[in-house]
Order: sequence, then C-alpha cells, then structure tokens
Amino acid sequence: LRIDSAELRLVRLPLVTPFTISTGTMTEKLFPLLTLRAEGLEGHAEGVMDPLPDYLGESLPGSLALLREVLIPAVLGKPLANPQALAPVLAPWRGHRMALATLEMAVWDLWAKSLGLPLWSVLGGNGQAVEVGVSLGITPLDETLRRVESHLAQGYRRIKLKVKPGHDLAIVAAVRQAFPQAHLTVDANSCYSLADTALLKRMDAFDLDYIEQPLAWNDIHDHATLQTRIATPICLDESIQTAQDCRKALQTDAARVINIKVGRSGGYMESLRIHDLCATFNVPVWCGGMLESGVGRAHNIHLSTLPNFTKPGDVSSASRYFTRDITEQQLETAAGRMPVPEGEGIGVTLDRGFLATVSDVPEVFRA
Ligand code: OSB
Ligand code: MG
Repeated sequence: LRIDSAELRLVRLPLVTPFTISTGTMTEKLFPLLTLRAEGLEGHAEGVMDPLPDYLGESLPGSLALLREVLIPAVLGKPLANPQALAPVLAPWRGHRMALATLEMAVWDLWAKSLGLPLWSVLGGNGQAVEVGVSLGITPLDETLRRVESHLAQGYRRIKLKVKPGHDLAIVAAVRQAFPQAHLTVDANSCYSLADTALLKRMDAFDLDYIEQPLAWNDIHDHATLQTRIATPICLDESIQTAQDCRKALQTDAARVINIKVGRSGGYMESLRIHDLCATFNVPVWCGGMLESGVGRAHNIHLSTLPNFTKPGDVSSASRYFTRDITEQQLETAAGRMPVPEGEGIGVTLDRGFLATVSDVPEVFRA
C-alpha cells in the first residue's frame, strides 16, 4: 500500500436534540474527517476529539496540528506493508490517542479495501448484526421516562442514563420503578469523587448492569477503592486510553466491564489488545460511541463484531443524532440490532454532495 494523497476537512452536523452529560451540553457535532487515497481506493475515518478538552485532555486544535504536521506527512508516499507497520509512526507521541486513531482507522479501511474484504473479517470478527443499547442524555424526569419507554419499544437492549450531581438517585429510582425488567446502566462521565461513596452505594439498590466512569477520568486507583465499597460493577470509559491502562484497571479490580472506543484508544491495534486482555480476565467489553457520523459509526459496528463484545454497544441508529448523515448508507437498528454495513472496508460511501454543504474545503496533502 502506498498512500499518494490525503484530504482533511472539518465537518459540522447539527444534532437532532441537544445532548447533555455531566460535563456540558452539545448541540452540534464538529469533527475532522480524514480520507487517504492509494491504488485508486479511499480509506476514511473521523476524529472523536471535542473542540475543547472536556472529555479527555485532547482537543481539536492540538489533534489537527499533529495530523497535519506529523501523522499525515509520515505516511504519504511510503510503502506500508500492512496497518501494523504504522506502529512506529504512532509510538513516539504522548496522549492524542484520538488523533492517532483517526489516521490508523483510515489506514485499516484502506487496507481492507485493498484486500477486497469487509473490515470485520480483516479484524477477526463475524459479519452478524450487533446488539445495541442507547445512551440517553440528561433531561427532566418526565422526558427521560418517555425516552426510555420509546427506546425499549424500539427494541434497544440496554438503556444508559447520564447522571450528574443532583440528577442521579431520584431519576434512576423512577426509571427502575417504571421499567423493572430493563437492562439499565448509568454514566457519570467522571463527575463524582470518593467523597460521594454513600450516594454511589445507594445505586446498588437499582440492579444496574454497571456504573460507567463514576470518578475522575485519569484515576484508576480511586475506582479500585470504590469497587471495594459498592456491589454494582464499575465500567471504565475515559480511564482506558491504552491497553496498559486497561491492564492496571483489571489487575486492581478497578473495573469489571470495559467500554472500548476505537476512536479514543489510538485505533484498532490498541483496541484489539484491550479486547484480548479483557477476554483473558473474563471481563466483558462493549463498544462506546461519541455521537459519530456514519463514518465513525460504521467503524464502531465493525469493531463490535469481535467475540468479547458481549454487552450491547452505544451504536444506535444514525437518525437519533442527525437528520441527514454524510454517508450514502443510513445506519439504522432493527429490533435492537445494528446490521454490519456490507461491502469492502467499512462498507459506507460518502455523500459528496451533502458533505460539501456541511464541511470546509478540504486541505489536500500529496506525496
Ligand atoms: O461517555 O460514552 C460517553 C457522548 C459524548 C461523550 C462521551 C460519551 C457519549 C455517549 C454517547 O455516551 C454515545 C453515543 O450515543 O454515541
Ligand atoms: Mg461513557
């Protein structure tokens, strides 16, 4: 594979409904879209970093600088035997796992296309539709109850409620009471500390599948302490940026479930390592999301076909997020399952006409 050109553009898509989590409210999705070209083929990926560092320490300006100045130039015009050969390009950099993932994921798409294979088969997954749940943002209780009901009726396999201080126990209690059989989880996005142990322990009464990232984004140690004090399994999201992070979490029982986001973890190579490590610890994983467009969503679906993805992922219908997507294919669930896009690579193609209306003129890089 010899990559002869790259295109990088910023895409801005309005969200169908604002999405509120403990760190703030999003009303639109702004993301970098990278296209790599080789042998008449195109590989695509999107970056999942936020404009400002409010999820992890990574932000859009720093990521764009790394992509433009270092990562894209490093792969242009040089022979690449396979995606694994990217390792030395990615290894020197600290943090910026989302920028690394953007490049790495586009290379995997291109690589699978050069082999004439769907990405799931190159990754070692299976082509079956994947089980999905939904992540519901923070809304007033009556609205939350309506949304839970409608998504259960659509067949979603798990409901995740976003929580924050002052919007936690009462809302979870009400949802649990109204839907006694539902698979329920909560996601705190790092808004609590060990000082909230008593509150978090009261969550044990609601039979949650797990509680996602209750404590600081960069504190595995405190999660291990919390897990000794509560019965509900802890799931880590923000804290798992590398397989080494994951090893430390599993060795200390800081997490009993892991959320893998390929776009957060530096790409597929690291995500596969995390996946395999969790399997050796008998820890289930599921695929998280970052409100991706059809490009990132397709990547997430392919990843979700790996064998240890045994809990429903956040890979829900694209129409929940956007009135119109940048891909020609509309990625929609049916009865709680998301079909795997068919075709080579990630199996989706860009709707170029629409893309032009929601993005800048692309920056073009040539070998
Ligand atoms: O913590 O998983 C998270 C969205 C933005 C930032 C962080 C998170 C989320 C979600 C949404 O939960 C998942 C999705 O529906 O894509
Ligand atoms: Mg999360």
